[in-house]
Amino acid sequence: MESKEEKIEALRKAIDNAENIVFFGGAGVSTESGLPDFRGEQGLYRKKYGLPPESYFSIRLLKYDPEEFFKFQRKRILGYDVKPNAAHLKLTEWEKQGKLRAIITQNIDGLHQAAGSKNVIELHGNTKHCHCMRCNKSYKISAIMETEGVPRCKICHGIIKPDTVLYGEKLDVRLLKKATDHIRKADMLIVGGTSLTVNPAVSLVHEFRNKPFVLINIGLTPMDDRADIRIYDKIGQVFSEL
Ligand code: CNA
Repeated sequence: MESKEEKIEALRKAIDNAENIVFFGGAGVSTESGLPDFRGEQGLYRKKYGLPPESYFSIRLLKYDPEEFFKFQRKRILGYDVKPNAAHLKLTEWEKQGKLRAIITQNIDGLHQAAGSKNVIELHGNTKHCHCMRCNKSYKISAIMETEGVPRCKICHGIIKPDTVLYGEKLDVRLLKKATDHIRKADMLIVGGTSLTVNPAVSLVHEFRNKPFVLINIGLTPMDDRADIRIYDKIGQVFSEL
């Protein structure tokens, strides 16, 4: 079995040789910035909040108990103040060098853009903005954070919802297509900080038929067998060694 140093060296070489890297990531990319993930050791799914964890991120809760939905969003999901970590910054560096073509993320925290990355495909939306569910008017997230109870549109009194994709909602097909195109053309796919369990986002990874497929994650994932280089460690830590 290869040592960690040997794997990092193999990764370094692969990155040097690549010209069209695509990164596919998840909540684990931001844990080193201080944001909890869902399914990791310290993840939100390990906490007891009353309802089953997925309910708090569902369109169902927003529809049937909006008070509870917004209470949870304000306390646990929105309005954090964190900074990009070494993983976000390294990806930005590769993009500036012309090596990395796209970041496809399941994250909703906007940290890739905060690090300066440009081509970021946010499959599950983001927590920076929100919109009226009735007339679609856009608002800043302060429309939720600086109000109480169920936030309402100034124009039509519809409910204002964060621009995140909740369980039970469909992903934007244009974004899925864009992400698929990038992955099919890539000459290297780096997957990191994701449990690879949430579809249809994860099905995108199957579109990569090239080599090398790199996986950097603390825990095991359902696609470990497919990876040409597998590193079980913190992604910010690994990237800072490159
Ligand atoms: P997940 O299911 O919580 O999995 C995270 C994975 O990352 C786990 O396998 C962890 O072991 C691993 N992990 C945690 N920290 C690190 C680290 N430092 N380095 C490497 N691996 C690490 O999250 P997924 O992204 O797979 O699931 C998709 C959900 C999570 C999306 O719908 C997101 O919106 C949602 N989410 C996003 C954020 C965010 O935007 N920061 C936070 C929490 C959840």
